Amino acid sequence: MQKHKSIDIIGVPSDLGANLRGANMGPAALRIANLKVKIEQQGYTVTDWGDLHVPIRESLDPQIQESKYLGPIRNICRDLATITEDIMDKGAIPLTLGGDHSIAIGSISGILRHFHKRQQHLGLIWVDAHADVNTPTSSPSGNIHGMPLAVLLGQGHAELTALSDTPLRAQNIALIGIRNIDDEEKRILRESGIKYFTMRDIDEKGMFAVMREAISLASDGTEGIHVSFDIDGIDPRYAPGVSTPVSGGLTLREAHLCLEMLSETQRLCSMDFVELNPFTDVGAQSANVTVDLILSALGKSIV
Ligand SMILES: [Mn+2]
Repeated sequence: MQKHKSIDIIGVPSDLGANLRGANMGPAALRIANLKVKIEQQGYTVTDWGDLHVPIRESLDPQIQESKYLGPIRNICRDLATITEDIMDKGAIPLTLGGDHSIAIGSISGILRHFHKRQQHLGLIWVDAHADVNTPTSSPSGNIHGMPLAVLLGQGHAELTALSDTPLRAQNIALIGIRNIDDEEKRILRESGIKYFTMRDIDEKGMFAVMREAISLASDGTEGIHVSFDIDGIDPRYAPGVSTPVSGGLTLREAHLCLEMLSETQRLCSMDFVELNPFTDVGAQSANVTVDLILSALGKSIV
């Protein structure tokens, strides 16, 4: 990370990928929690690009609701991909603030395009309670925030897979903290080639060993690592402000260790922090936790 000292923030205030509303307020909560100043205090130059335009749910016609907002989500992800690609091209680190997890289709597609132009590959660490590898046929709900990882592997809605010119390589992906997977999604995950570390794996091996393995496979033959961090990966005791809480998640220290170890690789090139839902938060607890986690990813150490 030391080679990049510029962080570019993009807010994506969209909850169109989820049933439960409120993740659209995530970027505002993180800014109010003083994110920019706290990153600057770590020695970075920070540019905030503001929020991407996201249509208001009530302004959209019922047909679009029935499509689970596929058209608007495609437009948001298309715009976001252009921005993250530009930020990578100029040598800064894009920090995308969600928004529900569907926006990772946009942020990561742009980063994939950046590396594809250079004939380089991207490693991915995806922290989440869910696997997010549903397809339109496997998903019980049809909500697009349960599909982004499948899209990035080239599966699902063609409007979304078209946003990147090359899919991610499954062998460079590690999924961490999963504990709630739909029935059909389990099969997709097992057959995907993705390395997944369930909460049980973390219980047995410990986060330190899990992250060593995850970093090793995300680094193998890649030029950089992206972390897509879903706040629901953390146990709701520590971060209640999410749209789809699942108990039995990462402790606060496990989450910090994960990001501290990623920072120490100096290979983190880009990141998303998604699914913070201020509407279900207790005070500003989860917003403050998210800011602290971002600082760990950017190299903040205890001593
Ligand atoms: Mn997710």
